[in-house]
Amino acid sequence: MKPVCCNPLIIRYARNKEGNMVKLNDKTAWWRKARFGMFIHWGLYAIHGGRWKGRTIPGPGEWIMAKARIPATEYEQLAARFNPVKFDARAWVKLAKDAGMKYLVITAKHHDGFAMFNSPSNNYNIVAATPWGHDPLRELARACRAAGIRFCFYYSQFNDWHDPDAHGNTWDFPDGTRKNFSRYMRRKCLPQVRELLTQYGPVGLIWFDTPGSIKRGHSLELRRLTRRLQPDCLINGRLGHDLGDYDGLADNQLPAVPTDSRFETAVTINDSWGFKKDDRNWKSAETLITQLVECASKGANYLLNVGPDSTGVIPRPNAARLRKIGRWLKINGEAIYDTQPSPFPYDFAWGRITRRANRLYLHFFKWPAGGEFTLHGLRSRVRRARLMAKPSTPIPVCQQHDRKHDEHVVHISLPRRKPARIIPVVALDLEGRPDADPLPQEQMGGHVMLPVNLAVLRAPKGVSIGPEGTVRNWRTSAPQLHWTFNIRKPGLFRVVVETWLDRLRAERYGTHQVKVTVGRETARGRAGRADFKIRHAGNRYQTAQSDIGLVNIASTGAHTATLLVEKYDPKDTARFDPVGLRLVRVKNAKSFIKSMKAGIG
Ligand code: FHN
Repeated sequence: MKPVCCNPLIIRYARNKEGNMVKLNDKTAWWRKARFGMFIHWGLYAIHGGRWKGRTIPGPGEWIMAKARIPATEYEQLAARFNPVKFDARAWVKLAKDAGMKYLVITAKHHDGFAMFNSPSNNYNIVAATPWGHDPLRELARACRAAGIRFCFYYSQFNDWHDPDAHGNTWDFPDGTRKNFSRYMRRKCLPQVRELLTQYGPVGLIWFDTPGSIKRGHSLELRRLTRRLQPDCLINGRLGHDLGDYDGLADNQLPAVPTDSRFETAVTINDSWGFKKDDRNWKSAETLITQLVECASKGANYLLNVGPDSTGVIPRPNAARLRKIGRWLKINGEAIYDTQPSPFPYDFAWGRITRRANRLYLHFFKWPAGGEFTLHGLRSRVRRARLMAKPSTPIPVCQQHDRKHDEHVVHISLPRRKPARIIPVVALDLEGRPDADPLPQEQMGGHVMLPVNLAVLRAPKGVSIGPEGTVRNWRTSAPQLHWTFNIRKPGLFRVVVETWLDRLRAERYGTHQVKVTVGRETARGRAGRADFKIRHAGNRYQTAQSDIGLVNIASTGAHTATLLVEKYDPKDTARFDPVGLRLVRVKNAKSFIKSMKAGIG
């Protein structure tokens, strides 16, 4: 790669093989290519597995000390019982490898304050305080190196329920005025981070967690120490104060809009990070693959968690799902690793798109009826199409351009029957770089997807569209969203308003009276919490879909839709949080209208 422009004072840039400008020596390059990593939450809490004195404690397994308010002196005694004799670093790393994961992040110290590594600076650690006496991180570092997987640490820098000067333990150390966070930094946090960065060879990244109200100076100290000891070690955004090398979404939050490829989301397979005996709410392998694809299509990394038990074994339901993901990636990995977000700035009802250089990958969540597929708005020429699972069988493609409406369409004749049980992928080779019409098009099945990030927002000061693709601070009926989109022919469309909801705070959201106008047509209805159905409990942010009625669009081509709240639900203490609008063509509109009239009559 040759530098094509450089600023002697700051950073040098070059064009990569896809023609994009990239920073030279960009430390995040390996991580952005990786797309998929293993998260491991392992600690003393695995002994309880979410049960305390015969009761299942609500919340994730690793939070048992806080949720059951276990005194630090009592919790400490778990160390004498921690003897994971079945721990096999190579088996864990092999599982990560079989799953197709490229990096591994393990909890070196979680909020309970117990170090899962040899920590000469603090005796409350796995080598000094357990009968087992091993340093599992040393063994994992070695196994990762041998397998070509980047070894990384998680470290809870702010919460430490064992240290009287750190944050979080209000049951043993209730008097906040006696806490001195700098003392904890000097006594425990900085020495331990130093140990992690000097005892295990090259570290891919350090994953700090829950910055809370940490002061900028403390985050800076951690950043400087990391940079000094391992200049190439990445730092995640939860270090605090925007000092990380990349950003993370909230736990179990999937990206709603394309990101700049420096995002990661951490996800649980059930609802707990640490081992929890009674949590059997496992996501299926297909759901997990769908999430991986969702992340890749938006340029984000997917960090999938496992919670080993106290004997050192990764539970079978975790392992089985990981192996299935690995089998899918063996065939389709090219469509995930080292890819960029979809060139289309909106989602499709049938699936998602990733891209690499001049190739697009179509990931089918739903197989098109009879195998007949169309993609609207792709302006580049398609040279060939093939199924990733059967690369030698060419697939017929035909392309048209309607000059009058400047409408581009690709027809692909796929096999009639879905060729794989889980998410088949079709690769399209293009002539040149992908060029997609940025204006949302009516796609196959009559779907027009209008995400919030493509809208023009008219709103009082303080209301804005966030990078995660939702509207921030929409708390009155003043704001409006306007979208421009294309439809293929006149017709009747259902109007669906999609709102985001934080499942853990669902009760705070309201159901609002909303109005959508397209030309002179109006649809009115209620949108929000009333339509919220949990799709998977592990996903914290989910969408409610509210069908608010019909609009008749009388002409082909570009139109504008406007969304506003007519009556803001006064009970809402969160915010109205639309993620988008979806218009869906009503098939056989004439007979539909006839039957509606008959129903009303
Ligand atoms: O409180 C922790 C939780 O236990 C877990 O470690 C997750 C992983 O992202 N982080 C915190 C909550 O955001």
